[in-house]
Amino acid sequence: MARAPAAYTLPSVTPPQDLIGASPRRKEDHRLLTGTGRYVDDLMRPGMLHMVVVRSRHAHARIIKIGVEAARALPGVAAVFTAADLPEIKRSMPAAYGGQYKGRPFTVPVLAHERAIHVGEALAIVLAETAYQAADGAEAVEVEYEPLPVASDTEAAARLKPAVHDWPDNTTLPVSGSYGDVDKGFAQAEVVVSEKIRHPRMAGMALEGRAALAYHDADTGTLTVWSATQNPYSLRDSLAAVLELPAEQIRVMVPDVGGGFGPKGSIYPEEMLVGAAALKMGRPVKWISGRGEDFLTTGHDRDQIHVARVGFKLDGTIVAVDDTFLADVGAYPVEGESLTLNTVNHFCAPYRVAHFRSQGKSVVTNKTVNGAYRGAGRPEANFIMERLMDLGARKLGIDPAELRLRNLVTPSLMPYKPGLVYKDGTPIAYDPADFPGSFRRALALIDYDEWRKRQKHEKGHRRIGIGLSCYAQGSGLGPYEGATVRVDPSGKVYVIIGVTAQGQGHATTLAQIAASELGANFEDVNVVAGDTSLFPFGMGTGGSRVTANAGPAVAQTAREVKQKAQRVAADLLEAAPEDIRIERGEAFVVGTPSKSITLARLALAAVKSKALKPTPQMPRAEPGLNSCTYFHPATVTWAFGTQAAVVDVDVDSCLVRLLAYAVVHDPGRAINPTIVEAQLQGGAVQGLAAGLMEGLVYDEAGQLLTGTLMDYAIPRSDDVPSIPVALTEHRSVINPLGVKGVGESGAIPGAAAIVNAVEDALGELGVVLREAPATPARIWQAMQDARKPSR
Ligand code: MCN
Repeated sequence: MARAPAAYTLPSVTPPQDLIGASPRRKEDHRLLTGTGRYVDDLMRPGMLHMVVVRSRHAHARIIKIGVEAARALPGVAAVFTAADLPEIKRSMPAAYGGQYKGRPFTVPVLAHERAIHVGEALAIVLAETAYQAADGAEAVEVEYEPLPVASDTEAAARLKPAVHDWPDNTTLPVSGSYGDVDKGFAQAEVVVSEKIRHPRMAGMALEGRAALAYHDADTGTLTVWSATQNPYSLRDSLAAVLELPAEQIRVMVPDVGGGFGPKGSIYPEEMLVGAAALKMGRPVKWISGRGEDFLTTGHDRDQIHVARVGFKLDGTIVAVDDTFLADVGAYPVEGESLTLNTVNHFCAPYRVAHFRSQGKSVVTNKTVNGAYRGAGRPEANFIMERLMDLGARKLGIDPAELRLRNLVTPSLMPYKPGLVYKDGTPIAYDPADFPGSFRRALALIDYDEWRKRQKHEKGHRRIGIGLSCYAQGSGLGPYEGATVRVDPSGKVYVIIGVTAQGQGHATTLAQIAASELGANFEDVNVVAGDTSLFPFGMGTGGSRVTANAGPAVAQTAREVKQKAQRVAADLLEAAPEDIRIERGEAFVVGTPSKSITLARLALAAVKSKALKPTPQMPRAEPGLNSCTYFHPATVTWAFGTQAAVVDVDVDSCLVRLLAYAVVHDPGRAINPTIVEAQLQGGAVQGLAAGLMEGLVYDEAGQLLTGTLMDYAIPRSDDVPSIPVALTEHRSVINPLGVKGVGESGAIPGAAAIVNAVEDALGELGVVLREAPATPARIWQAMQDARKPSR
């Protein structure tokens, strides 16, 4: 494999402007913090009906009969529909955007009719005048089931029947990645660590559950669906396919959304159901998920079991890595290979590894369908590799920080090409970065040496442990995003985009980019998103992709509009366009700023200006200060970071307290450092929770035992110390803004940092934690196992 450093081709980087790298207040905060945000549940339409979904109580059962008469007779109930009553939705849900589901064939029914294959699967809907009447109606629906054998345990399901689908076994979607010669590599190894390790199953747990409202405008024929989705265009196209309507006749609108974290990027039956019901009833229909319903029906993620080994030389050099894994994807493998391929491609991410192999497959079980949760396949890879790094450090007698420093890819090897191909088909090549330098920043930020000293002196029943975890992250997947930029004659600038926010702050960061490129006032820029009728295409919010895709699209479109404004101004001011400067919303001839024209006046003039007439040089010139362009990145950007945790563990009660936590990340170039820091802190809390407390648990019958917030422990503010964040900035070469992704990054390394810290605290007791979260029960069990003579 070629490792010689080749020069990067740097794209012409947008010149730094005062707004890029600044942290103006978020435009969205005043509205959201003063309670004037508008979420789907705030929306009302005259004559609106409320929908409640009747769901399977069994993980696997034949549906013998659905009795609806009692429910139909209840006051306020307008209709009860099963699949038999809505033949149009008997069609399977189409694959989200771009064709068929991959792997072995399966269909996702909008309403299950013959068989239900997970608890919570939709069987019928009740429509009523109030949400309470609809809930009473759903209670009154009588479903007769014939329970069938349940596939609940991942490994057993992979080996045996009962079959979830009509397949020879329950596995699908094999994925793999490799380079070098793994057997040769292990033959050179002087120390090998090998473990079977499981990452827990997780829920995204957005504050706002999923929600949808549909109404049909009989005058225009448009079906409007409001949804808390992360993927409005995919939803529009799925609705069009299921309801057999032209996509142009469907308008998906996304109002404020209270968190998405990935699972809201999937397409679910409920949006199809509100659409079908609104058309059938001729009345608006709203559905709002309850918390318990959200636990059972919004995509789960992680839940991978790996058997992996790492071979080291005695000096700590990694020579080979070998990994096989199973991913429990629940009832329908709707995410295809996208998450498991991420696992393969991020396994060794920041480390130089000469010989590597990873192969995995998806296992279907009678559990909730899978979705992509913040990190999407990367946290699992990180968890396994970083656990093995710590186990290796212990076996080699090398400090875990030192072991990492000896193996991190160095700047002289950049652009490092590990020898793998990303899921967009492009060979992976890392962006400029200084992994060891950034890692050392994290050691300093957590005060690593000081904690190591304290650890030596504290040998009582509370033991201190330090955990480290490094990641490299492919982020900003294409294929494209676009933007329209329009200067209004009022002087306001509208940036219309095809991606929506769930809390990330796009209204602020994209406005910073537009204002900076155009020379407009930041206060005058309005980012408009979440309406498929205003912008034609978008690929959804996910994969930390908006800044790296929509960001450059906004920049280049704003630049085009600026050039048009310069031509109009040049005509009015009798100067050459190249002599026109535009700053803070005013255009003037260089050297005479006193004689200026506002962008507002230019916008009005531009509608009729002869300066914008087509010329042989510009045959496609269009009127107005308006333009639309798309940005297509060649491939993903590669971000890097480290998280460090300090815990103390009570060896009597096995309780873990998180004492300190630190985050270092390289976002390429931070558009808004405050937002970037907050994104990293939020992500870090979700990631560390997987190490400390969160995990979905099913019983043998496929019933979710952790289906309420009393059982599924998400961190509270008093569980988490304040988290300092440091940024290192090495610009990406993939886009002209030089930005790399941030949104998911914080969530990738936390589980490993925590479990490494817990194990480090108990290292002298020989404790090995093979599963997260590190609950007291699990720690106690690991301590018992460590006392046994050998395992
Ligand atoms: N940013 C920046 N400079 C950079 C990179 C990012 O200023 N170099 C800013 C962005 O402009 C944006 C935010 O940081 O405001 C995140 O940007 P990016 O990394 O591009 O991620 P996306 O905007 O594509 O958001 C998606 C990502 C994902 S995949 C999940 S999951 C996630 C996340 O963002 N879900 C979130 N962050 C979330 N934050 C909130 N509050 N709620 C969610 O549901």
